[in-house]
Amino acid sequence: MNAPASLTIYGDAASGNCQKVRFVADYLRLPCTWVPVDTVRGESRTPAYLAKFPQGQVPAIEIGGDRRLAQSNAILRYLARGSPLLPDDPWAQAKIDEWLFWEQYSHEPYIAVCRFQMFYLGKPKEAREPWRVERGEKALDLMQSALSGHEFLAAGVFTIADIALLAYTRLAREGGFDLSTRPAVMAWIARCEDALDLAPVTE
Ligand SMILES: N[C@@H](CCC(=O)N[C@@H](CS)C(=O)NCC(=O)O)C(=O)O
Repeated sequence: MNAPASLTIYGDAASGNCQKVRFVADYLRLPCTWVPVDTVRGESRTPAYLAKFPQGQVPAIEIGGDRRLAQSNAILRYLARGSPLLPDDPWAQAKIDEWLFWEQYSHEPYIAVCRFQMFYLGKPKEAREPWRVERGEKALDLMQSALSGHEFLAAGVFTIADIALLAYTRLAREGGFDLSTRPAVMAWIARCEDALDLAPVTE
């Protein structure tokens, strides 16, 4: 594994997308500087931030002062290259990528956005859009099925697929989702938290 020279992570500590990046950097013991960006106060949309990261979002990283990268799962892939979190085998990588793309299209827009509405905006559970809740429930059901009889999501080992999905799944209760009916997901969360040395999320 090659540790990047002078890694800076721009992030919001409460954001699951940013936590993913933090989890990988900590797990791999990559020296880094964390720059807090308060997205609710518009700090990711200032001219200075947009000049660096035109997508105007966190997480984003800067390496050596001139290489910049946004999109959480692209960052995970870059930081984890050459480490056990991203095995070299092409098929293993393809199966990991399958989960990374699924996370962004079929999980995060439902689980994370419901959490945003409740946790960041303080809305009640009933204010969540029913279609979004339905898709979030389906995503959690799919994970329950995929993890039944399997310790981890891809390649039979702990990888960035687990870290990418862990971030918002372990916070799903904050978006009004019930994990207690999904024992395989709960056991997997505990395994991943153990691997990452994270304290369990309390209600
Ligand atoms: N697909 C992006 C999503 C990033 C994203 O939605 N970031 C949110 C915080 S979780 C953000 O920066 N929101 C502020 C904004 O869009 O202005 C990723 O995976 O990094």
